[in-house]
Amino acid sequence: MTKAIFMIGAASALVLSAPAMATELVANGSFETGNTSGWKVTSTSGTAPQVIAYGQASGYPTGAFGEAVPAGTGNFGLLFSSDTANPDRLWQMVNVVKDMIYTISFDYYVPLNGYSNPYDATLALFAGNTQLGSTIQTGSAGGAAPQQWYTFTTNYTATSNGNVKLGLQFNGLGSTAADFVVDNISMTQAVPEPATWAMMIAGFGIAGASLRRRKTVLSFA
Ligand SMILES: [Ca+2]
Ligand SMILES: [Ca+2]
Repeated sequence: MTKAIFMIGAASALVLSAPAMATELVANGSFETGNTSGWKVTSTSGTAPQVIAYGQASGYPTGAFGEAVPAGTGNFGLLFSSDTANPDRLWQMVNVVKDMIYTISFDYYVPLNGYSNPYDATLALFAGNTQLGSTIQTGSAGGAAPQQWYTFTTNYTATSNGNVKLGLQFNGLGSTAADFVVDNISMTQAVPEPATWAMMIAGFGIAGASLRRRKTVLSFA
């Protein structure tokens, strides 16, 4: 009994010492600086991704070609709009620890005006040269529908210590192609949810109880 109480106490102490919020590793993932500060842009299309203002009927590069995009978060997001098959990349270096698991997520939106173009566009998430999760595609074949926000979330296990290049790659699949707006790019170390902690505490209790039962049996033998 004493042992079980001690284990529950120890687990509770871990819960109390766990940080309330995971540290954000991405700089300016919400683009609320109004520009791409913190990011590198590698554009081979001739139409580089631009930070646009939400809710504005202004043209590129201030807005989305006259279409008022509703906010993902805040006042600004990033618009990929190239109309060639040459990729555009947005990336920054993030510092990771080998074997640690990270949760990476971002929000994306397909404006209606670019959606009316004859070709689809794709968006893919990379850590280093490794693609994480599935490629996102616009269009009717099960792809992202226009004028709604979606959230993409995936986990990433770091393969080495130090900096890794975290980035999004946009491809227009022809001339002219659909567009993507992205916002809230985030990478945090995955921490157990409160429910997981509760299960771990219960697990400690069960382990303690079975230990006691075994000991009891042994003392009778
Ligand atoms: Ca934003
Ligand atoms: Ca386009």
